[in-house]
Amino acid sequence: MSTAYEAFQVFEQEATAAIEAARNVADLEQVRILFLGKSKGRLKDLQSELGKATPAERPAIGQAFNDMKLRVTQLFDARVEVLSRPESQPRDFDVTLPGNLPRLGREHPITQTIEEFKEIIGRFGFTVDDGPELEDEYHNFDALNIPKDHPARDPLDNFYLAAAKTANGQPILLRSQTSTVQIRVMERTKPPVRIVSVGRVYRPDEIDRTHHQMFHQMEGLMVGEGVTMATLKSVLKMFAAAYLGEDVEIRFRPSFFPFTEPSVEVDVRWRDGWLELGGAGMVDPQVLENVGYDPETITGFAFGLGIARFCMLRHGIDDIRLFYENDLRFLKQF
Ligand code: FA5
Repeated sequence: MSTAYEAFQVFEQEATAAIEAARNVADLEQVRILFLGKSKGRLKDLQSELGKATPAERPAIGQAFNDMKLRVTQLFDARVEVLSRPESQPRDFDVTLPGNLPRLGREHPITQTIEEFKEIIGRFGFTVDDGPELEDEYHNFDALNIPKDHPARDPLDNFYLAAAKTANGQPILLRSQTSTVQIRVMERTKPPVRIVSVGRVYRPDEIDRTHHQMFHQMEGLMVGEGVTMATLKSVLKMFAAAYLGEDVEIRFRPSFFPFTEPSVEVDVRWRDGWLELGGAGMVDPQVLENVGYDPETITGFAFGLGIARFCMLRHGIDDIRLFYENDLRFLKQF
């Protein structure tokens, strides 16, 4: 009889050791088959010991068997639970290594500025329109009243396409100003007009801290009855204050553009002096005529602002090249 109790004890010790040694659920399943398996497990063999006991011994041995079986199965179930937890699953990497943070993208500062410009100018009732970056001479110069011999047309001051011409034989160039869109919009719209157009323009300028060869402008055009220079100055002042702050100091300087009369340049305080933000003026009657408007009954103003220069002022950046070099260490700050 002592052999049955001894056999139970040996079984319990060995099963316990095997359960505790199992490192994963698969190991544990092998242990289960070996010790507790219904058909061939060692527990099944032990059960036969019960049959050998006399009727008098049987209740005590049966009780001992059941107690032992319960302890082993409970230990087994507890181990299954532990080894099934996610943190117990095998890992093939070192969790203590620093992780790779996903790099979140964001809008380029110029794009952010453009979006804000559209939002601010929208409050003054301007809608957004668009024009092509590849232009013909007519829209970039002729319709804007720029004489044939004007230095602005110089091939050295423009990016002309060497090989391509329009269907009617005109030279094609990368537009040098967004003022081209004034013409395109007026050609297809009856007054009143109140639009802005934002986009890239191209000039082979010498690159320095305030100049690039590809840069962004926002063109504005308001045409209708009773539009005056006073309206223009108010819109530009309010626009600059909305983007750069109420205390912004701007000035209007008399200037000349072939497509506006009178013309001004708009400057803002910058470092020890002034930074030019854009050109503007009253649309020249000749330009209105070129697009089929009647300069006797309507007037208009137009402006063209350098977008990156506003962005420089807002953020205290003193070199425009940073916006176009696209160094992530710079861009990440916006
Ligand atoms: C023009 O381009 C005119 N089309 C503006 C205009 C529109 C006048 C409507 C009248 C009516 P300007 O060449 O001055 O003007 O350029 C306008 C602004 O673009 C400048 O004040 C400046 O802010 C910006 N800009 C000009 N050249 C560069 C450059 N190379 N790099 C960066 N910004 C520039």
